[in-house]
Parts: sequence; structure tokens; C-alpha cells
Amino acid sequence: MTRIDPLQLHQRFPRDFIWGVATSAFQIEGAATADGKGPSIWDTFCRQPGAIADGSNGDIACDHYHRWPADLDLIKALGVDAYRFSVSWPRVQPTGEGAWNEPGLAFYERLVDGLLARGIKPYLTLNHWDLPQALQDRGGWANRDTVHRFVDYACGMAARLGDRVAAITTHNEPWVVAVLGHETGIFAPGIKRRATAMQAAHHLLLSHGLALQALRAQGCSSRLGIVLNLSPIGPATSRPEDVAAARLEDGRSVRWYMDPLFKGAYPADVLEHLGADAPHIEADDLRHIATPMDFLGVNYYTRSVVSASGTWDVKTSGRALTDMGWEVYPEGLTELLLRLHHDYRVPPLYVKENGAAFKDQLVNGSVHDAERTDYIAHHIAAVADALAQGVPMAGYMVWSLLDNFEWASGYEKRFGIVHVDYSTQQRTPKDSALWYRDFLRARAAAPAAPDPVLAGA
Ligand code: GCO
Repeated sequence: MTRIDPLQLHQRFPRDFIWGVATSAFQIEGAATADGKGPSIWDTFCRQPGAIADGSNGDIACDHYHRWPADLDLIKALGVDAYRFSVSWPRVQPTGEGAWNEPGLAFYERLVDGLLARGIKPYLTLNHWDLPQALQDRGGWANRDTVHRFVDYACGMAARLGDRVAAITTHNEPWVVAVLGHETGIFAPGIKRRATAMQAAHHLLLSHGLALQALRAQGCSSRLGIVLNLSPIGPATSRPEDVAAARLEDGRSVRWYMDPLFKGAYPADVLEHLGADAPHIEADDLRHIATPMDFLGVNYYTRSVVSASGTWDVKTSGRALTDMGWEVYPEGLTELLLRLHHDYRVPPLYVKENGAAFKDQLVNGSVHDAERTDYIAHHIAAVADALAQGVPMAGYMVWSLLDNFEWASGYEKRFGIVHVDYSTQQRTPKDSALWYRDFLRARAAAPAAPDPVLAGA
């Protein structure tokens, strides 16, 4: 790929654009039973034989629960504006309802205050998948009561931290929780039933809308939104069966979430396709789901190409592939952002995750991860292309700060811009981290893009 000049890239962004790095609780914290934390569905799932590729779990992970001050220093050294992290629900409310766990709350309070002391804006996510196991024992996201438990949890966290965090995301990637967790079953809680998945998806969306209403009613001043994993989805060929398959996949993974959130209705073609597996929806649910948001977060890694027979081979694309086997396709991000802008009246948009796993080698204290640097630079350029075409882009965050527990792949896949040696917990910034730092430093020197609002005045 062509080299991108950091200074020129900066000139394509407004001054107040938010640059950040992202992590999630289960993937980095460890301390699985420390200070009264309850078990989450991921603690349970990791113990199922064969569930995690390397047989690992989140018991220690990056030990961030104990090493957070040094990790915050690392974040500050990168020069980012914002840090996106998630709260482990069972750490603050071990059974998902009732009693709060004060040491768990105090941990997130130290983290948020530590970020503010370093001049970094905290972006808090409430649900990055680690539901309290006690709630799963009563049906989890498929049980409508979990909606109300989530709203209580959201209110409790906002009461404690809402005056200090810049933004609160309700859910990270409800599609993943619903489909990978309840239909294919490759993620926690490992259920394989489509009707359960769709009911879970509906409850996730409903709990999002009701949580927004409750947080606003209690005067929460943070900006509120949701984060979706979205891709442009196209057919492998122009054959009608491939086109139809791609359209349905777009319905199930993009429109199933975007339509109720922004248009107050589920897509009719998907409802028809689901038949008896469609979720039970009560009066007013869709009105609640469509509660206006202050931002929409998008996680983007690659595009999706669909064939009716399910046989499209990514290797035929001729593009570089990451260690996940995902095609490197930055222009898909521009395409996706333009589509969201044109098809939905979206609020300010953030890329809340973007990054790549590669087979990194730590040699003499360095990791020369040129492929990752290229990946990040080209995706930032793709965001600039969307901005230039009028999309209300407000921020971009790299996934991830640290190598960490990559869910069903365990520790085999490394997404960090900082390398973690799991035997010593030694952190080593990779070349991509140094590039990101230098890119952010170049800001000071770059004349900013004209503000789109002022430019029109
Ligand atoms: C995601 C997850 C991350 C993953 C990343 C790479 O939101 O999908 O937030 O936890 O690690 O996407 O697969």
C-alpha cells in the first residue's frame, strides 16, 4: 500500500475531531474473582471444553485491574484525546441486580479520575458482552426481565460516574451478542437457537432505548449512544440468488439494528424471513428503541461478500488478509459511512473500533508491524473521505490499545498497538503505536480542515 503522510492526513480533519484507543473489560482486566466480582457468562463459557481456541480464559488477561496506572500512563504517552473502556457489570453488581459491590465501583472511579487527571476523556461502555452469570441462569438476554436489570445497572453507573465520563455507550455490537452468542453459539452464552437470538436482539435494543430515557430523566450529562458492528454487504456475483442472499444478510446484520433505532420499525423482509423465529414485541417497544441518540458508534474491520451457496472465498479478492483471515478493505468504511448518512438521519458518528490482528514478532524490544500501521493509516484516510463527502464524523478509535483476550480465539490473535508478553505482563509499544503517537503529534503542526458549519456561513 502507498505511504500516507501524517501531516496531510491531519489537514483533512477538524480540530475538535476525537482520536482514541479502545479496550473492553473482560479482554484486559483479569482479576476474575477479586474484590467481590461475580462470574460473567464469559467466565463460564471459557470453562466449556473446546470453546476457546487455546483453552485459555480471562482470569488474568492483561492484569489491567492491577496495572491500570501504568496503562493510563501509556495511553497518555500516545497523545490521544479519549479512551474507550467497558465496565464489567458483575464486578460492580455481582448478581446483576440488587447490592452494588463498592470495591468494583471504586475501581472504575479510580480509572475515570485517573483518565481525567491525565487530560483524557473517558468513553464508557456499559455492556461489552460480560453479562452477570446470575442473570443468564434466569434466561439472560432472552428474558425480558434482563431489560429492566440493565436499565437499573445503567442508572447506577451514571449516578456514580455520569458527571465525569464524556460518553456512555449502552451496548457494544448487539448483533454479536445475539447471533454469535445465541444462534451460532461460538460466543458466550453458547446457545444455538435462532428464535432465542432474535428475542435477545430485541431485548438488547429495548434495554438501550429504555436506558437512554432513564439516564436522561435522572439528569445524566454524558452523551448517550450505542455501538454497532456494521459492514457494507454485497453479492459475490450479479446472479439473482447471490443478490437476494446479500440483501437478506444486510437485513439481518445492518437493517435489523439501524431501522428500529432510526426508523422505529424492523425490516419487513427480515421479519417475513424469520417467520416463527421473529421476536415477541410488545406495544411501544419500537417507540422506546427509537429514542434519539447523541451519537452512533460504528465498529469496522472488513466488508462482507455473500453468495447464496456460502462459498465466496476471500482469497480470491487479491487483497491482503489479516491474521483473522479478514480482507483489508478500507474503502468499505467510506462506503458504509456514506450509506449510514444517506439512508438514516444519523447523529454524529464515531468509528469506535478499527484495527487488525497480525502475527507480530517481538525482536530486541521492537515490533515492526508495518501491516498494522498501513491498515490504520488507510482506514483513517477512509474516514477523511467520508468527512469530505459530508458525513458527520466526530471521532476514530483504534482497536486495541493492548494485545488481549480475543474471545473464542483466546490469546492467539494480537490486535494491540502495544504488545503484551503474557508471561511477564511487559508492555511494548509496537511501531503502529509509535506511528499513531507521531500522527497525533503532527496535529499541532497541521492546519485543520475548515469547519463544515463555519465554512457554509
Ligand atoms: C468487537 C469487539 C472486540 C474484538 C474486536 C476484534 O467489538 O468486536 O469489541 O472486543 O476484540 O472486534 O475481533
